[in-house]
Amino acid sequence: MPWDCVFGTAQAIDADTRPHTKTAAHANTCQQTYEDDIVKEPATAEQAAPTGMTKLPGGRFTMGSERFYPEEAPSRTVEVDPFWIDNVPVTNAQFADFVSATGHVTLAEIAPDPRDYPGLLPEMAHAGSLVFEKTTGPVDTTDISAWWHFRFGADWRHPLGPDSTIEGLADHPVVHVAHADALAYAQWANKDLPTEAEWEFAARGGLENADYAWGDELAPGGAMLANYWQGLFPFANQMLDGYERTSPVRTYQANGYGLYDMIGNVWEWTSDWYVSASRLAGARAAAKKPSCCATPTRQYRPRERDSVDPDTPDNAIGRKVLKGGSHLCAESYCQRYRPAARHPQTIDSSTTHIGFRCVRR
Ligand SMILES: [Ca+2]
Repeated sequence: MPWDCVFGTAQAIDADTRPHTKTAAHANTCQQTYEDDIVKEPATAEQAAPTGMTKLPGGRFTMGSERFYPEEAPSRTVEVDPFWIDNVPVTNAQFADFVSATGHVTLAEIAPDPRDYPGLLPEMAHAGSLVFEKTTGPVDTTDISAWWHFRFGADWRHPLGPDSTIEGLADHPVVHVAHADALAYAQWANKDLPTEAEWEFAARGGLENADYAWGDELAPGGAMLANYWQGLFPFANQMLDGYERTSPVRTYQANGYGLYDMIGNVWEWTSDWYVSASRLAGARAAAKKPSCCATPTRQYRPRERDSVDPDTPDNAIGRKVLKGGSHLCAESYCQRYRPAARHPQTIDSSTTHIGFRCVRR
């Protein structure tokens, strides 16, 4: 549940890195050749040009970074097939069309079943979602409860609580969507959620191994190139980029692929289960061992049970990879406004700073 969220912390998360381990190119004989650093995404099919999407060429690129947080390392060569991706995150207007057409009810609008959450206090068993509220001054930044508050009645139509609305926010990214909500939208639109590798390939905009989606400087010449937090988090937002919370999509310049808001504004769900560096390293090592006359594992894809937070064994809820950072990423706290940045999030979480976009293969 959202109250278990460990989101937005600047702590060095013991995480990896490699959402899909290597492809092992193998011959028909017992001699096998491994391409240790090549990850191949699933084969895809050509599609007609969809509205509001851009066709990306696919190819090999350097995924991850060794210059920031440990969960992004090591840098490795990854290959993705060509795919289409939404030019912008899904907006409130688009999500409203989906809800109107399907009657979909988001997770944040449903009271949690105590049977699914052992230890849940009865007074907390109400529909709601996590809302960010800045503090009045400096706080212990290891305690996220100082700025994250579970608000009954907060949902995508009421982003700050039951008395709030999305009036005037039609072109802002939809928020308070759990992973299943994002996937339901994608399926309705005959699309899918991106893999972590696809998302990062898209965010880099064709720049090889750059720190940011636009180059190697966060704010070149003082230019604000994404919606993030300028100032001291979580109490002093200078809003040099003009926005304290979400911003209309396309407010900032597109990246090299013509995609908007890949960085900042809202974190975006991907389809990949999150795994720790140590676990993934073990899987890779096992996959490398040659096995005569046996077909090696061509691709290790993390499973849901692999993604469960080992520090919260009582909470067996899987975690997916979030990408892109949000309007809450701050140089003073959490520098995850970069293509390589990643964060684990339990799939039932919804907040004021998580949204999504879709792909088509
Ligand atoms: Ca901002």
